[in-house]
Amino acid sequence: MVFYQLPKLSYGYDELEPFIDAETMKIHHTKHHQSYVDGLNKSLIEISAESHPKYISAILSELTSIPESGRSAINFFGGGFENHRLFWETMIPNGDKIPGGTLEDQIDVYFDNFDNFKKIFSETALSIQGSGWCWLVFNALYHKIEIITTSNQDSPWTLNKTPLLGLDMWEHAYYLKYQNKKPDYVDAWWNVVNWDYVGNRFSELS
Ligand code: MN3
Repeated sequence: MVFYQLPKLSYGYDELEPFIDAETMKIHHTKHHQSYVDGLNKSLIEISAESHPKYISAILSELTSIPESGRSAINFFGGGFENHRLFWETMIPNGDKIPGGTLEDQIDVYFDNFDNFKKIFSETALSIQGSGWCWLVFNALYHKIEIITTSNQDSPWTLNKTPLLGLDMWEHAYYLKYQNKKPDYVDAWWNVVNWDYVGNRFSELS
C-alpha cells in the first residue's frame, strides 16, 4: 500500500531568511503540510482508494471519477498536499529573481514584460478574500499561461490547468512575521522564487 508522505525540503528552514522566516517554514512544513498528508491518506482509505494507481494531480483532474462521498475531502487534502509540495519546490535560497528561456518569452507575450507580470500577479494575490492561492498556470486548452486564484486548497488541476508557480495566501504562510502586512510578504516572496524550476516545468509542457 502506498501512502503519501511529507516531502523533504531541499533547503533548511532558515535558508529563506530574511524573506520567509524559519519559524513559519518549520510550522508550515511539519504541522500544516503534515496535516494535509494525513488527511489525504485518511480520505483515500475512506473511499477504499488508498492504492489508487494515479498520482494525486491526476485524481484532482478527474474528481468526478471518485465516489461522491470522498470528493470534498480529497479536493481539500489532496489539493493541500500537492499545492504545498509544489510551493516548496518553487522556492530556493538566493532565488535568481528573473525567469529565462521560453517562459520569459511567454510572459512577455501575455504580460508585456516581467515587471508588469509581477505587478499583476501581486495585485491578484492580494485581491484574494480569505484563504487561497495565487497561481501562474498553463492552460493547455488555449495553450497559454494565465494568472488565476483558487480558494482554500482548491488545486488548478481541478480546473484542468497545470500549476507552474503558486503563492500560498493563507495567514499561516506569513502571519508570524508579516501580520497584516500582506503586501510585504508578497514582495519578499519574489526574492526566493526558483525560476529555474518553474521554467523547466514550463519547458516540459511546451
Ligand atoms: Mn499553507
